[in-house]
Amino acid sequence: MRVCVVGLGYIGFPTACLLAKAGHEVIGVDRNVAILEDLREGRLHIVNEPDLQEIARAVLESGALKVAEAPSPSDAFILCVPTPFERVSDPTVPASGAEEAAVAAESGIGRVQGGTRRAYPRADFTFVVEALQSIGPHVRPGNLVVLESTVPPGTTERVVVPALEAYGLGPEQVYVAHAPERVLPGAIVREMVKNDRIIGGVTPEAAKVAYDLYSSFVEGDIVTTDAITAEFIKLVENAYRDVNIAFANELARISSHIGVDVWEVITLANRHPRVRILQPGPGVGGHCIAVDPYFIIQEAENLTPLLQAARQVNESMPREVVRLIRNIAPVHGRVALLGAAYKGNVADERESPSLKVAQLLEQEGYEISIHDPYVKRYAVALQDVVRSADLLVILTDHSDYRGLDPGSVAGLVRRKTVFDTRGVIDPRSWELAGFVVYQLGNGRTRQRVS
Ligand code: SAJ
Repeated sequence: MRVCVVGLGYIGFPTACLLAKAGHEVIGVDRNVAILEDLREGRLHIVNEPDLQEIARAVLESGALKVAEAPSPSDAFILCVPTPFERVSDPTVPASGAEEAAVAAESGIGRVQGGTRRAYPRADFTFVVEALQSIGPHVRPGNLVVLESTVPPGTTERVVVPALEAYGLGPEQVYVAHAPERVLPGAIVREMVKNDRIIGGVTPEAAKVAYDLYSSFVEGDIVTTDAITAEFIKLVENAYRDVNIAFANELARISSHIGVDVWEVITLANRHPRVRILQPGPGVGGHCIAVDPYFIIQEAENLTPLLQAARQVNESMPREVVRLIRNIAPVHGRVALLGAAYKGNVADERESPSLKVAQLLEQEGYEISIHDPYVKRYAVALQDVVRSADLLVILTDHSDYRGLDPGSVAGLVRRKTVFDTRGVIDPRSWELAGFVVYQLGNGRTRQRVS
C-alpha cells in the first residue's frame, strides 16, 4: 500500500519506519522543515530508541520511506500528531451549578471551595484538525484514515468524521479508525512490534481494513472494537498508572510519618501474587500519564473523583519535594539536582517533575545546578555539577545514578548530604561514605524528613 503518515514525532516516525520496513511505500509528512532536512541527510531527531537508527537508515536509504512537507494521494493516511492540553491560567472558575457542587462536595475531594471549582485542562485538537485539513484534498473513496493520537472518548466520531465529511467523504465512503499508540518511550520499536494492538473502527469494515494494514508489522495480537472504546481504553491504561503512582506517593507520605521505609513496604507487598504497586517519586511527568487522565475528566467531571484526586496527589509532589528540601538544606544553599528527564534513561523533559522542582527551588532563593547524562544541555561532567553543593537531590531514576559511587563525589561537595526521591541509592553505602542520607518516604534512614 501507499501510506501517508502525518506527524514524524516519537510515534509517527517509528510507525513510518516499520511500515516501510514491512514493504509499504511510505510518505512521512511533517511541517518542521529542519526535521525533514536532518532525515534526508540520515540524521535522526529521535535518540535513545534501540533499533530505530538501524531501521530508519535502511528505509530512508532504500527510498521505501520518503519525507515531505505535505501529504499526497495514498491508500491510507495515519495521523500521529500531538494532542496537547490547553493550559489553564486561572485554576479556579465559578462553580456552574448547585448539583455539580453537591456531587463534588459528596466526593470529598474538596474540589468546590467557596463557590469555585478547579478548572481542569482540556484536549487541544488544533493539530488533529490541521492534519485532517492537510489530508482532506487527497483522500479518495475507499481510502483508510487512522487517528493514532490520544484523544478524549468520542473524538474520532466528533472531530475526524465531520472533518472528512466536509470533503464529501462520509464514513460509508472512507474507512475511519482509531488505533491508539501505547508504546513506552525508551522501548518504542520493540513495543510497536510486540505489543497487542487495539483498533477501533467507526464501522466494523473500517476496523477490518485497519487491521490488515497494522498486521503487516505488528506481531502482537490485534483486537478490534469500536472507535470510542479504543479511545477510552488508551486513556484508561494511563489513568490506571496515574492512580497507582498516586497511591505509592500517598504511601510515601504515610511511611515517613509512621517511621517505615516505603520502598521496603512496596517491594514486600508486591510479593503478594495479586498486588502490583508502582513506585513513589517527585511527580509524574511525560506527555502521557500526566495528561491523559484529564481527557477522561473533561468528559465526565462529576464522575471522576478518584482520577481527580490522583492527579492532585501527583501534581503536588514537586512542591512536596521542595518542602522536604527546605527541611534539609538552608535556603540560599547550593543544591545539585541529578536528573532533568521525566523518567530514567530517556532524554525527554516534557512535563518533567525535575524541572518543576528546579523552578520552585530557584524561586525560593536556592542556587541550583542540574546534571543529566541524557539531556544535551545538562550532559556536563557530574563532578562539576556537584562541586561545592550543600545537597545532592536525585530526581530521575537514570541507571547512572543507581550505580553512582558515593566515594566519587564525597570529596567535591561542601556538605555530604543526599536526598534520593527515586529510591535508587543504597542508604548504607552512602552513609559509609560519610553522607547524611534522606530518602523520599523512608522513615527508617537515620535522618528522617517529613
Ligand atoms: N513513574 C513513577 N512511578 C512509577 C512509574 C512511573 O513515578 O512507578 C513516573 C515516571 O517517572 C514518569 C511518569 O511516571 O515521570 C510516567 O512514566 P511511565 O513510564 O509510567 O509512562 P510513560 O509516560 O513514559 O508512557 C506511558 C505508557 N503507558 C502505560 O504504561 C500504561 C506507555 O505504554 C504509553 O504508550 C505512553 O504512556 C503514552 O504514549 O501514552
